[in-house]
Amino acid sequence: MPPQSAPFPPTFIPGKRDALIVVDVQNDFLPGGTLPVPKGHAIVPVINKLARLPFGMIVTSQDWHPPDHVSFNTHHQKGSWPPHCVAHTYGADFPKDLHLPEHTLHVFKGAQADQDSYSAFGAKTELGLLLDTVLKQHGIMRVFVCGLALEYCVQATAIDAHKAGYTSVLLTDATQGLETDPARALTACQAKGILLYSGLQLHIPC
Ligand code: VGL
Ligand code: ZN
Repeated sequence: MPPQSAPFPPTFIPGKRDALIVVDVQNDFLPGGTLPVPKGHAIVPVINKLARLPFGMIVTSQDWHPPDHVSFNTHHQKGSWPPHCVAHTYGADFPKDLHLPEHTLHVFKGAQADQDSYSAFGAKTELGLLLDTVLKQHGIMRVFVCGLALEYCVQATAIDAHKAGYTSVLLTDATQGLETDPARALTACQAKGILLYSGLQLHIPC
């Protein structure tokens, strides 16, 4: 059968006004960590491939909590989560098989004991610049969001990107959730104006 008879998949090629935002791919959110996403490790090779594409910018966010953070269930205000991603510990670090380019920009969130942010738009660079500021400085118009965990930090980041005026695309093959079925979170994202992009595995150029 000639190849033209089948719909040929469009190749996924980002440009200089596109940013990849890799949300919270940290040891504590992976199997073996304190707040594991069951299939979290499955997205690491996909993100490694994405990170080789010509995005205008690649950004990681990291949960970066003090040991007495308000979101921890050990805190006297009884937060929702077991202690996780304590700044400068192994749990807050990237897994060693995540390979990102040298020029990746790193932003950090939840670094103050009394404040939490699920969204990477609440995160700041080491110099204290908010993510939105840095994206604007680089002329970014569209963001592709991936990472952990789908129902929390990924969803919140994608929604905030849309609210901030970016075209917000969720890469469904490069995110994993705490729930076994991602349908609810994906539907909630679409209802907020986020675009879903699936089929990356087939469409990323080698
Ligand atoms: C997250 C719960 C608490 C996340 C962060 O990255 O999705 N979830 N802190
Ligand atoms: Zn957290």
